[in-house]
Amino acid sequence: MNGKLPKGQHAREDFPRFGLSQFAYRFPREPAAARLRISGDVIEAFEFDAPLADLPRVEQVSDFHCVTTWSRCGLRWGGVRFADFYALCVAPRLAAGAQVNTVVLRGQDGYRTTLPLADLLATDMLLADTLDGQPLSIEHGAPLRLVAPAHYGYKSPKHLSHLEFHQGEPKVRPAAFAFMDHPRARVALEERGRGFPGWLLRHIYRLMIRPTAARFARAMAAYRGGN
Ligand SMILES: Nc1nc2c(c(=O)[nH]1)N[C@H]1C(S)=C(S)[C@@H](COP(=O)(O)O)O[C@H]1N2
Ligand SMILES: [Mo]
Repeated sequence: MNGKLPKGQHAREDFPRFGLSQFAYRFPREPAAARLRISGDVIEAFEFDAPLADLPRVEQVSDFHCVTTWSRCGLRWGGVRFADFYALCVAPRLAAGAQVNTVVLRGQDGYRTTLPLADLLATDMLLADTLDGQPLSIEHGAPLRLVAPAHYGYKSPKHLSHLEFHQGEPKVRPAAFAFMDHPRARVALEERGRGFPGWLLRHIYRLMIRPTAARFARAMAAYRGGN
C-alpha cells in the first residue's frame, strides 16, 4: 500500500484533527453557517449565505497528504467542484477584462493560504461540506472546507469563510513562517516548503506529527468539554 503513496508519505489509519499548532485552540465562530465572503482587486465584495446552494454536487474519494508526511487514504468528500463554483458564481461578477491569477483562502479561525487560480480549477478541487456522507465535523472543517488532493494539506483551509480573487500580487501575512508556505505545494513534486528541499523538510516535519496531533486532540476535548 505504501508503494502507491507519494514520495516521503506514510499511511495512517485514523484521520486526526491537525494543522499549525497555533491554530489548535481556535475554532470556527459559526460552525453551522457556511457563509462565504468574496472580495479581491478584480471583483466587488459580496457574501453568499449558502454558497453551495443550487450548484451541481459531486462526491469524490481521495487521499489526503499532510506536509508532515502522514497520509489518510480513501476519504469520501461531498460538495461542489471549485471550478463550477468559480464559473457559475464568481466569473460572472469579475470586472471586465480582469484576469485572476492568485486566490487567497481564509478560514473562520484566521487561517489563510494562497493558491494560483489555475491550480484551483483542477477537477479534484472541491468546496466540501460533507465527509463520509455526514456534514463536516468541527474536527475536519465545519461548515465548509477546501479539499485539494494534489496539494499538501496546508492548502486546504478548514472553516472556509473568505475567498479573495486577485490579478495582482495580494498582500497576505503568512499563517506560518514563510518557508513553510510554498506557493503551490504540489505533492507529486514534493513542494513541501520554499527554499528547502522536500526531502530535508520531510525529516524535520515528521518529528512534529505526534505532538501536534496530541495538542489538537487536547484542544478539541477542551472545546467539547466546555461547550
Ligand atoms: N482553518 C484551518 N485550516 C487548516 C489548518 C488550520 O490550522 N486551520 N491546518 C491545515 C493543515 S496543515 C492540515 S494537515 C489540514 C488538516 O486537516 P484535518 O484537521 O481535517 O485533518 O488542515 C489544513 N487547513
Ligand atoms: Mo499539514
